Amino acid sequence: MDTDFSDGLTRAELDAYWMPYTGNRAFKDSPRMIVGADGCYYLSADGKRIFDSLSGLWCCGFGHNRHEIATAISHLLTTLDYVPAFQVGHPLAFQLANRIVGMTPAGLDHVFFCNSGSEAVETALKMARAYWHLKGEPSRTKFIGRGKGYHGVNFGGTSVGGVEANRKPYGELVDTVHLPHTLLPENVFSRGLPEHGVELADELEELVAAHGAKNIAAVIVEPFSGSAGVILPPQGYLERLRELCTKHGLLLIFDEVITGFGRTGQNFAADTFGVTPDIMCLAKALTNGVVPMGATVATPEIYETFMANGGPDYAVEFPHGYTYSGHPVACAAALAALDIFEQEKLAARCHELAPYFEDAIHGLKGLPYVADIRNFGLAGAIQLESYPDEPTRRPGEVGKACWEKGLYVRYAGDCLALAPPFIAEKEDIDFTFNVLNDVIGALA
Ligand code: PXG
Repeated sequence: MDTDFSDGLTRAELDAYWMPYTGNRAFKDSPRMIVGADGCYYLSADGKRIFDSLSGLWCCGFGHNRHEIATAISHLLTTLDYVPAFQVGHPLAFQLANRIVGMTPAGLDHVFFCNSGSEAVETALKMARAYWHLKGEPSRTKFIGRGKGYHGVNFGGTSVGGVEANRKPYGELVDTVHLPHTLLPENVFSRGLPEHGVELADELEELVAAHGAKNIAAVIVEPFSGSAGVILPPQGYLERLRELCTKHGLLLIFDEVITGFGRTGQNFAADTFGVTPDIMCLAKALTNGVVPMGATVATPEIYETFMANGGPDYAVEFPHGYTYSGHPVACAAALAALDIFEQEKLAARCHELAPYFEDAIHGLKGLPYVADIRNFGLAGAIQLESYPDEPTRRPGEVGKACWEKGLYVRYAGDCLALAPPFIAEKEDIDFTFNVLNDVIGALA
């Protein structure tokens, strides 16, 4: 790994960059700079090799610095660096859309491109509302999210999200109500899908009764909540949610920004859990995190509704889109990433490694302050007992101590989250949990 960048920045120079979702003061007092990446490892500015236990931010599951992706991108950079997203096209975007449609569950056949998970969600929400408008039911404007859900940071995604800290500073943005989250005390230390709580899906009946199906556009959930600490759906819960959405004519949106492309051991959580939504949101691993890209995939019923009712044949059917929708460089990155994903059978590899990961993460049970451990596929969270009134402090302390020992582990809320690259070896998993065992075991 080469260190091309200098970390010789002064403290004063750190303030120009207002870092996202970061304690800026804490970071800038004690910066953790990364200057290189390769495979499953980062290189820190002070020369340490650091295992990447979250695949970046859940996005680099196929490993860092894949030369196949670099080659594909670099070809585009010198042959087709940009094409307007509107009124003209380029073949790679159509190829990629077909590629995605070939991978998603049957019945999800039309792909709208954007540049992030947040935009994939915003696109899905606008698509849902416009769909009902075209169907002659313009009163269907309300959304149903779920407690502890995370759907990115734009206005709609912030509203349907259910992590209180992410919503509170902004007030009411979009008309939304929430299903209860599925984190139940009787399910602590469950391996995989928890046993209790299928009835929580029935709360949808209550919300429909209270607000009226004719006022609701869609229900949006992550198949499992990633950001809030790998909160899994109880057995039978997603099936029930699907049933109730169909019964009341509500669109069901799966936000698969984290769960998509292998994380659950199959292409999508929709495959793993056997439940097909009407709209699916994708991003992150679509390009292996190399170039920003998102996608919103819809059913023929939705697409055809726009085509059939979108006005005269020269008209724009869906007044929505981004300057960089289907950017050629992003498309090239995605096509190369999906080649790697399929050729190396990375979903199957995730499935094979998952039981080893499950045993390893549950091996931490009994250590000081470990309140819960949850896992599915190659995703897991360790929930730590809080300091009084300081839920986020202890995970941060653990995360920083792990960094010193060569492990990047994500801390968020009262949890540590893990989502190792699919190309990780058992030794990497052993290393991860040995470090966590040492650090958590040493907590006073
Ligand atoms: N939906 C889901 C389910 C996500 O997890 C987004 C939408 C938004 O994606 P963008 O690309 O706009 O960030 C996300 C993002 C974490 C973490 O540590 C998770 C995300 C982003 C950053 C950190 O859990 N998820």
